[in-house]
Amino acid sequence: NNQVPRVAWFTGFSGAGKSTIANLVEKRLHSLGRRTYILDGDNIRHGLNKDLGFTAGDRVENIRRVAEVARLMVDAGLIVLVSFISPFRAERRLARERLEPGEFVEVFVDTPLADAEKRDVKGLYAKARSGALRNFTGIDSPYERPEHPEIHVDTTREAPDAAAERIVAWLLADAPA
Ligand code: GGZ
Repeated sequence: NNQVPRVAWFTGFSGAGKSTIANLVEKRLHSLGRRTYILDGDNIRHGLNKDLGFTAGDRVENIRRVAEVARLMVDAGLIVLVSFISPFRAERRLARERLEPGEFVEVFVDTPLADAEKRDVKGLYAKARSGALRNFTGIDSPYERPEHPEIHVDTTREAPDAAAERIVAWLLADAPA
């Protein structure tokens, strides 16, 4: 079972649907016998990165460490699904540069801010609007849209399972020569 180790790097607003799609990708890959790992705020920000908050500097350090861990996991032969807002172009480029060409698949989960805010599953947008939560991405902290993502998911037009299917196809394609 010779899987090609790779990273799918999901970027987008809080509540954009990154985790939903990443979980569908993982389910599908598992059904095909592939070994995967999801890196996200739940398993990184409470452990390895629990010293970091949401200032620009802390976000850059958050993503730097995540990129290093993702690279180690690729060395270990895994397909790694990385799900963080990762709002800055420069840090996403650094993550890409830690890997070989073709190993890094940038997935832009492009949900309009208004849609993410309307869902507001955790009530964080409301807190950010009221000023109770500072430096919230899209409200008072910037998000730099990817310019050339390998996969662009317009969530106003594509369902999560269709997006997941496209990502799986990318991850299972042959490695470049
Ligand atoms: C953005 C925040 C913030 C602020 C807490 N800004 O929907 P969630 O809850 O689960 O996803 C968000 C998560 C973002 O963490 P990341 O590690 O992905 O961010 S970054 O890549 O920019 O380092 C949200 C919650 O943490 N959260 N405060 N101020 N999101």
